Amino acid sequence: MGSLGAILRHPDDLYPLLKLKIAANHAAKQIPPEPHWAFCYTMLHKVSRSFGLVIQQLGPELRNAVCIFYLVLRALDTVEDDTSINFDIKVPILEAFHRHIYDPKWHFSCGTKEYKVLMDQFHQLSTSFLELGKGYQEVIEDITKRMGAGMAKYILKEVETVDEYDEYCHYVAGLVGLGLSKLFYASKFEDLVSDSLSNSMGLFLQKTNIIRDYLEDINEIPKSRMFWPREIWSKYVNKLEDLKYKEISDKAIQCLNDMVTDALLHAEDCLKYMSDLRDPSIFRFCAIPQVMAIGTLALCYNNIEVFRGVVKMRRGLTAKIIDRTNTMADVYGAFFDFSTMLKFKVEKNDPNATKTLSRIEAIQKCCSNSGLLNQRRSYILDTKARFNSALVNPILFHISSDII
Ligand code: IN0
Repeated sequence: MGSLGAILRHPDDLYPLLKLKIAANHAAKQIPPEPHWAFCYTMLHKVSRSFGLVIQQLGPELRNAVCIFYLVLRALDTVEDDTSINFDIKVPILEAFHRHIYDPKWHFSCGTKEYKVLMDQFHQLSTSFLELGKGYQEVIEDITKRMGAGMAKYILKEVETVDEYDEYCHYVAGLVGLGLSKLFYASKFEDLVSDSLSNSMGLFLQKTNIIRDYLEDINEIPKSRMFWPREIWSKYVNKLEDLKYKEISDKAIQCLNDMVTDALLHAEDCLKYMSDLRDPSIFRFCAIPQVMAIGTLALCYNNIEVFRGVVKMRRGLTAKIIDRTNTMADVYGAFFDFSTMLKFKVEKNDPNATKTLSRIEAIQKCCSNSGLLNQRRSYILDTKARFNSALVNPILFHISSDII
């Protein structure tokens, strides 16, 4: 649960935190009896504490398919990320991963901690995969094949242009969106959404992760790859590492804001994607990570801490988002609130200020045009009052990092 200090500063976090804790205890009791499924659900909750709970609330058939999809992708990611594996061993594994999932005898030891357990016990994952309906299996196979090939392509390649950045994010996250849309369709709970909107859902999440994780990635030993595109950072520094040095913090901030502005481009597509969903549990599953992403972008924008330490939403706010993201009105409200927070953080002398503000305005317009912006409780103010820029004292935004 959240730290005592954080709860004392934000007492209204306590109730959603307790609710989340109760949900986690309940989920722990719902682990299926079959050993291979028990392994998969236990692993799911180990690798993803809160998101695992959101997967668990999907209907039984879709829940199993998404759980396996999620773990297969985590396993693929573990191979991609393990810097101790030689290139000539790694590439064939990535390219053949979609076949390995059909083979309960296959396994490859790599990764650390819970990911090592996942890889060592891979047969439990393939045994469960083989019990899914054919329709689900084919979607997971197809996406795993395309993602493995994409990862192999980028294993030795630097991300130079923004187009390459979009392509890399398509392979590792956009394809997840395409796959999920097809799984939802296979479950018969949703119509098939376009590839382009599905792709944007993944890009918005992945770009937010890449921005937030700058310091963790740059400091990794042995050196890991970086995904900030040269086309963006080279406008501000000679080397990507330079962003973390104190002397050039104004350039670092401008570069960070440029990256956030790039990510904001996908927000409207995400809103469209979510507004087309019909099933309440699929809706929550999709919407919670998206609200977390726009909140994280609002927190990272103009924030030098991205280059100094870990910038993450406090646990209480995560719990609140999980508790209060149930309808499209909640999503529009959250996107509107976090965009308002972003707007207040934009400084006139930022080289991309006009572009950033116009993207924020487009998001806000999309939210107000829905006609659903009313009565909901704000995550930020936690009152019934709307988080309206005309009503809110700008001083609030100077302490916004503490609020979040
Ligand atoms: C995800 C996505 C995800 C969920 C719902 C709809 C999506 C549509 C398109 C693309 C991705 C979608 O969500 C998870 C969220 C997650 O794992 N959160 C972590 C927090 C964190 O920081 O890691 C948690 O522990 O709660 C996500 O980030 N990805 C993901 C992976 C597989 C699936 Cl099936 C769904 C990863 C990524 C790279 C962004 C696609």
